[in-house]
Amino acid sequence: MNPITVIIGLGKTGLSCAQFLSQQNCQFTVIDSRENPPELTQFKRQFPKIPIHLGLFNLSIMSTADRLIVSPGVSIHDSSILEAQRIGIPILGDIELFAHYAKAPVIAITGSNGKSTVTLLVDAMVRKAGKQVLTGGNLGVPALTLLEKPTPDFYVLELSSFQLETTYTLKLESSCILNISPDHMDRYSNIESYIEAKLRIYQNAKTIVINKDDPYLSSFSDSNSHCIYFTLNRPKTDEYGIQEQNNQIWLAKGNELILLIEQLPIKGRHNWANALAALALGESIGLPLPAMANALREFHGLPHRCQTITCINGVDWFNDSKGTNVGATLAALEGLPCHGKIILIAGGIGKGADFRPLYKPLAERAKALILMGRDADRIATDLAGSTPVYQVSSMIEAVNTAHRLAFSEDCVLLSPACASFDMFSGFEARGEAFVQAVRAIQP
Ligand code: UMA
Ligand code: ADP
Repeated sequence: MNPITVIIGLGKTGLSCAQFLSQQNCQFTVIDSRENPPELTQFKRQFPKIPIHLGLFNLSIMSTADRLIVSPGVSIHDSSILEAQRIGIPILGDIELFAHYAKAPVIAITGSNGKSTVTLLVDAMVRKAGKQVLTGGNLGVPALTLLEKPTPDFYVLELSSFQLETTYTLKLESSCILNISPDHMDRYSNIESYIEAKLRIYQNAKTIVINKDDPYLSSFSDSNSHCIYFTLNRPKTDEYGIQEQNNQIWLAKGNELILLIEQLPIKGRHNWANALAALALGESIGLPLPAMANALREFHGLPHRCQTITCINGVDWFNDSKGTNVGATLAALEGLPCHGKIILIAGGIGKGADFRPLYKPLAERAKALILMGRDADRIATDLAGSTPVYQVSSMIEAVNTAHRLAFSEDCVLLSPACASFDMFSGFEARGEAFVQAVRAIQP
């Protein structure tokens, strides 16, 4: 008999689970701690007869389940979920369900930053090699929706630490942890438990791609998997890395030169690392180097990631709204091509982060720090003395303040190091508000 499933969470993931289970003729019900979860209307339209329990996690409903499918936004350490687990109810996530049904090799990518960029790079490389690919996961396309389409040659999944926590049997063709820097410290008790969740992507993988430069990851090895390393230094044979020849910088495999850095449209050293990781993942599934190099040449990056918006009176404006943790903002501050000084616009929901790693690059490269959002005071305290701080209450005020402070050759960078939900519906809305405010400036 089919198990009775209780789906926890009615966001994108919850809705995709409901749609998938209904296609499989499984019995299910839904719980969400919110009174008005985002996919409620859509769910009621599609499943008018299925009961929904809103407003709290009701243990008596959960205890009727044969299994719980928990959305990534819900902590599996929530007391009622822990209690359900204690009485023997299996807890899984949408990626585990995907693993039970997927029929093509899967490549998976996690990391604190660069996941979406590398996921889409690998997707582009597979296409360039003339193969069929379906891509999704944390990127925004729930993995289960990929199973509605004909089976491709490969699936490429971006996986978050939250999704990995509830995934047990996914067998991967290859996987990569791009990098580790503290994120989601409001969900994890310490960095070790965050890393532990990320490391789950290396279990059951035929090939694992390892960042040799990352202090948390470089020493990782697994005798059950084939390991491919990448580094921003000179690579050993069989490693991906950077070679310098005649004052030119190349992406390389060992001594084999693959692509001149000038030909890589995505800028900044962090994007060199992303390109190298994608090459290593491509190799692991047998993609030819020329096809991969072509994909790199044509990939112009995603909006809201160190994206150049405009130049006004010699001042360059950059939208890095997807910089939602300290590691991403650090990469932007260090990698931004700027001849003058940087004016950084930051702030929002700090997710329990320590902002002090930004002190040094701000002291060295910034003219001002403009802060807004819920955790502005905390950030101002962590970074006091690094550069002059201005606190504002809207994106328009932030942009106008930056415009007043910036002179020719300076850069204005929106890279908040925070989540956006205190003021915006998401990082896209925050980035669009920034772009609109910049466009409204009269040169
Ligand atoms: N929530 C409740 N009560 C509930 C259920 C959810 O309060 O009962 C809250 C959560 O705390 C969270 C929000 O609702 O703040 C959304 O949670 P969700 O699990 O319903 O989210 P989905 O809409 O299903 O979207 C999720 C991922 N979101 C999260 O992991 C928070 C999306 O990643 C992902 O694109 C989508 O599944 C499809 O796979 C977004 C994200 O922010 C982009 N991810 C984090 C990140 O990248 O840093 C991990
Ligand atoms: P993710 O999906 O992990 O959030 P994205 O590719 O969407 O990653 O990029 C998110 C943010 O991280 C952007 O601000 C981007 O500039 C920055 N970023 C991208 N790649 C890296 C990297 N390898 N190291 C540090 N920061 C990065």
